[in-house]
Amino acid sequence: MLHYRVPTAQLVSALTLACAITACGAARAPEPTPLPARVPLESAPALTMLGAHRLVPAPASVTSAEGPPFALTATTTIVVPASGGEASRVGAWMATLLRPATGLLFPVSAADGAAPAGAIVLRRGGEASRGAEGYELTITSDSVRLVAAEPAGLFRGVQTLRQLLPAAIESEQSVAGVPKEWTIPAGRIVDRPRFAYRGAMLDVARHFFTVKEVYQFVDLLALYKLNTLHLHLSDDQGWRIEIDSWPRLATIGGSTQVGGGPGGYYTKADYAEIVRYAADRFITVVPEIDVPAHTNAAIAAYPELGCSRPVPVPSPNAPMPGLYTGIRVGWSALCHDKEVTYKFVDDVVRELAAMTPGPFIHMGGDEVEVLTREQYAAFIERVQDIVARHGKRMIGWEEIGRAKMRPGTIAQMWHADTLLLAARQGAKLVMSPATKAYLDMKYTPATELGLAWAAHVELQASYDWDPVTFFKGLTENDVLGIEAPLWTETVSNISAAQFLLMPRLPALAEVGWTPTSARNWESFRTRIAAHAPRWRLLGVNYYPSPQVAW
Ligand code: TNX
Repeated sequence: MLHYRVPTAQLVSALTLACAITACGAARAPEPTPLPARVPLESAPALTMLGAHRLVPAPASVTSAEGPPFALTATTTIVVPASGGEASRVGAWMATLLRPATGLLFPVSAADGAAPAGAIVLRRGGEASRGAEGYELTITSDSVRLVAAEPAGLFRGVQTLRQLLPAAIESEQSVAGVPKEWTIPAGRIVDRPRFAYRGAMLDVARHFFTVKEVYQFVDLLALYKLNTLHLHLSDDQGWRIEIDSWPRLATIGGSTQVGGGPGGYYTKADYAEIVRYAADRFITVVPEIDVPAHTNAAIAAYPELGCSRPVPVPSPNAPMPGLYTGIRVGWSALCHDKEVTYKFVDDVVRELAAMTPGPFIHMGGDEVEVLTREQYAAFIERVQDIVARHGKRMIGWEEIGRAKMRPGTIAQMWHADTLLLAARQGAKLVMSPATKAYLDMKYTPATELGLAWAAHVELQASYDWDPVTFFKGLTENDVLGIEAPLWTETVSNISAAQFLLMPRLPALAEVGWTPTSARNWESFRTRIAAHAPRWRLLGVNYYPSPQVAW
């Protein structure tokens, strides 16, 4: 039975305090949520028609074919292009995925030309218009052909194959004879994502998550074809990344978390491991350092970064004075008119850019209560210059629309229409409306984890919206994509995180991937029900929403 740890008494009191501000309702220590009994593997029905698939996100196009299915057998091989490279890495990844449940080690061979009978063939090619993540899949009884312009598309296609196999494919151990046949029905799938940016955010600042927990988070992104991992690395309660030029950020700023406790931080080696693990799944890491507000942990480590010491609500359980373990927001800020502030931002961005292969750095910019509008705008404009100088594209929360935006800067919508100020400047938008996409919102008043300041967000609410029509006046071209943020004021371990993610993360993944014409709530709620046996086999906790016949 999976369950989450009960938060500390300190956390409960911090939440109660915050609820006065955010109206999040009474915070009680959550009871472990009973999960449905484990479904015997034999009860998972084999898929007989491709058109009856339970794929999430739904592909752009699925066509069933007559004829027998493809079956994995002891003689199946995986064939990758002779040129090797990343495509062969995807082939090897698939062999590793299929091994435990089937008990079979499928050889991966590099060869061009006609494939041997019984092979799963990965090929580069197809229509370039499908983009880097598009793919086509042709399944006959003889072979499976997966074709994509880029290795990322092959990887996304492998996730489709994975979901087309019986749920038992997720089992950690082979169960002799169950299921009798690992089959995939014949037919063809042609697929590509609607939006280029499809992300999820993990707030590792309010509560620290270990590298292994971050891997578990990434695993879910990969299964649902998301391509961006946004890590919220700093906030009032903690600084979570080693910065050589300012070492106390991590050692002091990282020494606690919401509710007290030891906190933690990632060394540069840890961060490199996370980047590598994500890149192996064609997921880009976007690191966030939140400035100018949400900076108490940095100011506690280096008081010269503040104009005068902000006065946080006392945190009696903090390991030293100045550190903060509550959850009230907006009161801290870097001193906008001291040069040391910009030296600090420059050093941090330089080191972060050097360890981040992806094109983006997120600089926060949200919930600033202690600067005037002019001070805020001037600060954001300087920060954009710093990020550009270090060769990266800046993302900021929607409030940055109040500043003059550099070409290329991206605004992330979360709660209001300040993003329209950004859109009017020609900025691309990432859509994370709190009433739809915030994974830290409670499902209902009765679910205990999470906050409720924006809404209660049941599964259908997170599914039934459109990132473009959400605001009047936006066009498809304004929207770079969507992101599902998990803020962790109430979330202290990965099992609790999974409870809030599942099943909303797959719903949001479909919002980001599937063309509007192929999206439908009734279909989604049927398809997602078939995923619960997978989650149980993967050891993933979830909320058994009453909106789904699990
Ligand atoms: C708002 S979203 C915040 C976060 C909180 C979150 C809780 C945003 C940019 N700021 O600081 O953690 O609400 O739901």
